[in-house]
Amino acid sequence: MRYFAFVDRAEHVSAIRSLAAKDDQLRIVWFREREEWMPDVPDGGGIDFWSHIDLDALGSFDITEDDRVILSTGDAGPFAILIEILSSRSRPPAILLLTENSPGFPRHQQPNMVILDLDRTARQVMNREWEVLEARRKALRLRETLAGGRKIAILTQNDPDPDAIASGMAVQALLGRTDETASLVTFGAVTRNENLAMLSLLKTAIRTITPIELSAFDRVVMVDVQPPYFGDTFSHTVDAVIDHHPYPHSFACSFYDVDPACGATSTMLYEYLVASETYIDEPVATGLLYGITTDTMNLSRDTTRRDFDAFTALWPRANIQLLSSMSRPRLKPDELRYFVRAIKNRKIIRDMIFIWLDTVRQEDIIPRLADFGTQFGEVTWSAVGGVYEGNVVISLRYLGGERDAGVLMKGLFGAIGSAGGHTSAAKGVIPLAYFRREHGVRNMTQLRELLQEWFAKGLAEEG
Ligand SMILES: [Mn+2]
Repeated sequence: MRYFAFVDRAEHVSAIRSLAAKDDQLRIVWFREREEWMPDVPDGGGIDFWSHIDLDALGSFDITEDDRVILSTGDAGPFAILIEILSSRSRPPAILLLTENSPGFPRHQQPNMVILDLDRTARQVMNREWEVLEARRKALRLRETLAGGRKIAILTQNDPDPDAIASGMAVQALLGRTDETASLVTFGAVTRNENLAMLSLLKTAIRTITPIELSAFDRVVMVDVQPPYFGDTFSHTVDAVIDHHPYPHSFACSFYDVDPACGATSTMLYEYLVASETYIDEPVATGLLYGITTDTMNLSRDTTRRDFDAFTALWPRANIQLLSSMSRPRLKPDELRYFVRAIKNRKIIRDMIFIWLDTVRQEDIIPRLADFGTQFGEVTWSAVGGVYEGNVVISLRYLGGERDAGVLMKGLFGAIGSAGGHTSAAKGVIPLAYFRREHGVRNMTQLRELLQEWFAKGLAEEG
């Protein structure tokens, strides 16, 4: 490869010099006085000293489309003629223009030229490094917070999902501990078949304990969940919380990192692991990748640049065969009846499909059917509700761009239960007793009709 560098300042000469590999030719045209320290140029190249654009000398270079041209200047004006001459050839070379913050350059834009704003590039790189340093500080502080614990509980929600399981595995990796001294625990149990498959394929386990048994651990870290999730009766000391769900921070803990800008807690923990130079083995990489793809519905929901970055970095380290085996939908025979019920009980309210399931025996069927509901016709909203353990549980999905599922849920149920979420997915949990007491609801039909009415009103209101 032949490189031609036209340079009117010294700043980037050594970077340009390093571009040329062993067999490359580099010709530098220097629009300045000869200086003491002129860079050495590999054989076959050289340095020319020009005081102006020398058309004859330029012609003798015989620059073609097989060559690369670099312009390094703080002011493109004097180089405009050079850009024009090189670009007007029938086979113009590729031109890379290095500059900083110069608004005058776009008018020199040519299809064969790219302008690289070095200030902006450096700023982006530096800002990424600040983020890495911030993640490293968090990772080290988390380690410190949990270090003294003989037995650590990594507590997840009551029906742990892949994001929670993977985050728990990542905490174990970060601490360099096994399941013995840092155990994944839940007050509930893993019920979804895919999640059970994940546990067995990744050879990890999650133990069911009672809130009282939590006292047997001398450190507690919550992943993908926060104390308010467990209700007012939960009063155990929590040392650390890592989560991406927006909750009011109304509890005490030494380490608190909640970042709703992440589509998955797995993304946050991936960042901790990388920033702290913790080795990410194949099961952890596979788990984190699965956590990200499930929480973001394959990077389509509430996904940010950081989720994409984590996904891209984890992909080559993960076992893709295990991943596809884990994500294959698995329907238990007795779950089929909920699907049948959903199809029978569906109702269209404006652009929403509303499905009422009556009493359900497993809570996770509600969000699963909310996802399922988005497949019906041209709906932009899918709301699925049912009664689970004395509460009305509602999952909402939104496919549009103007409104916000979290805002709608909060508006409808925020005052009477816990309700909220993201733009495209939200959840509400309201005590069944409230509907009995305040609205005289006697049976499931009345409850369903009341909720339909509320949703119809909520949808009619201006977003
Ligand atoms: Mn999550």
